[in-house]
Amino acid sequence: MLRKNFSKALLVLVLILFSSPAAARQDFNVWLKQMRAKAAAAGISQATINANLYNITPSETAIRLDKKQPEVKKTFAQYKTAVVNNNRVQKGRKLIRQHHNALQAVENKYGVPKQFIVALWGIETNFGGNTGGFSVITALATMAWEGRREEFFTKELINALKIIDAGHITGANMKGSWAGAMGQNQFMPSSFNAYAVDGNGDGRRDIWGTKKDVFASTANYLKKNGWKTGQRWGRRVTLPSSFSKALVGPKIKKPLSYWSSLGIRTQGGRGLPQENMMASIVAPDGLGGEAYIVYNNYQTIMDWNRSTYFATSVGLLADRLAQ
Ligand SMILES: [Ca+2]
Repeated sequence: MLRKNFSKALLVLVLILFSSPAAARQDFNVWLKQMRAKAAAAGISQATINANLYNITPSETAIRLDKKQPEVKKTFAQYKTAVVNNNRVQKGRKLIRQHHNALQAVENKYGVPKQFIVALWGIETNFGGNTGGFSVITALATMAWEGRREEFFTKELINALKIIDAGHITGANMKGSWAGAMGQNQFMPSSFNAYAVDGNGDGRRDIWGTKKDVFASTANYLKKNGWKTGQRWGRRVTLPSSFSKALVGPKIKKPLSYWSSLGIRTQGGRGLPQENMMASIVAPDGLGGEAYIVYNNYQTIMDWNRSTYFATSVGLLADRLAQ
């Protein structure tokens, strides 16, 4: 019996040792050396590797933020109040006036209305005011080494090094969030490489300090992800009391005429427009909360951030900015 308990205790101890992240974590400098080899194999120049993949200390703050679970999940109503507030609307309208020509040029070129570009800018970083002060290289190296999503963050780190290698930004100025989302529109490095554009024509894609580049990059992201010019994102609706929960969600797409036939009305009590469009019903707080009918462009906003809270708030803020 004693022996059995001892074996059990030993087993528990072994399990603790091998399941503890601290014990499982490889020495950072050993990991970094391997990362330098991976970067070289991916075609990153030796100069960029030398300048960026030495003398890094993993960020304990980034690890802490990555592990932090949200205490209580906000309701959509709470999120919306925080994100689409009067202060942000006033600031956004002022910025649209201030950067009207630049935004109009981007709108003309990409077919994305300026209020959506500015709404994303406002929600992501409070119009560039809160871009995150982390070194992107340190943040991504920490996340990749920490290991929870090693493959994803290793790819993002290689993408970040490619951006530095191409001369768009220096490693020292490449700032972003603890998870590596960069600049005024918080592109991950892979999104930067796929969608960032040089809006002011100086040869650099600078989403940190050049607003024309921020605007053009945001619009290009939306356009490349299926934005349809001239269509709205969606609108608030009233659902009939019999409405089935099974029909709620952005993945359930039906013709507008189908939703009309179920008795869905606009917030003002009118019928839905009679257009040949596919639409979904979202109710971020469930059927007891606000409901929205959403179209193709809402799905495009969800490609940016896969959250109905986020996409609905971007749409609502854009509508208010356009007023
Ligand atoms: Ca530029």
